[in-house]
Amino acid sequence: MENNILKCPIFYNSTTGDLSGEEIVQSKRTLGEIKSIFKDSDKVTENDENKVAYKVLAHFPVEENTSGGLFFGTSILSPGKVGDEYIMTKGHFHSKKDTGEYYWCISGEGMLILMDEDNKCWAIEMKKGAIHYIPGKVAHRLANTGNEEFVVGACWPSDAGHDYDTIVKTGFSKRLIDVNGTPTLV
Ligand code: M6P
Ligand code: ZN
Repeated sequence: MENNILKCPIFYNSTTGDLSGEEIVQSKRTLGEIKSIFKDSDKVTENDENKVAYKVLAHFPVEENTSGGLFFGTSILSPGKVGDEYIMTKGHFHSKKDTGEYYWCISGEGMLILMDEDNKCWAIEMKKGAIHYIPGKVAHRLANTGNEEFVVGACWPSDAGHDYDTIVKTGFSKRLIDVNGTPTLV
C-alpha cells in the first residue's frame, strides 16, 4: 500500500456479468449433477451428463454465516431443455429464513421461479435490466427460456445459507415447461 491508496482487487463487467480478480470463486453444475430436479431426468443422455447447466462466479468477502456481510455473484445458465423443461438452477430457500436477496438480469431471458412456505409458486419474467427483490422465506430458482446464455446477478446476506434439502424433499410445486413454444408454469 502506497499513500493509503489501494488497487481495486475485483472487477465487474456490467455488460457480461463477468467477475474477475484473485478473490473470485467459480463453480459449476453439470446436467448430470442436477438431473434429478427435472421431470424427465431420464432424458439426460450420457452425452449430456457433462454439459454445464450453469456456472456461478462469486465474491465471498467474509466467511459463510458471518452476520452483517454480503455476498455477490453472477449465475450463467446455458440455453436448452431437458424434455420440455427449461434448464434451471437447483433453487433454494435460505437457511436463515428471514433473509432476502436481489437478483437482476444482465443478459438473455428467463424466469425467476418463486415459492413460499405454503408451496404457492409463481414466476416473474426476467429480461435485461430487470431487478427483483426476493423476500425472506421464499424459495428462488432461475430458468433459461431463451436461446442464449441467461446471465443473472445476485447479492445476498453472508449468513443466509442455502437450504436445498426442502427443495429436494418437496420440489417446487410448479414446473416451467415449453408448451408449443410458450414458457408455461404447470
Ligand atoms: C445465485 C445466488 C447463489 C446461488 C446461485 C446458484 O448466484 O443465489 O446463492 O448459489 O445463484 O443457485 P443455486 O444455489 O440455487 O443452485
Ligand atoms: Zn438465495
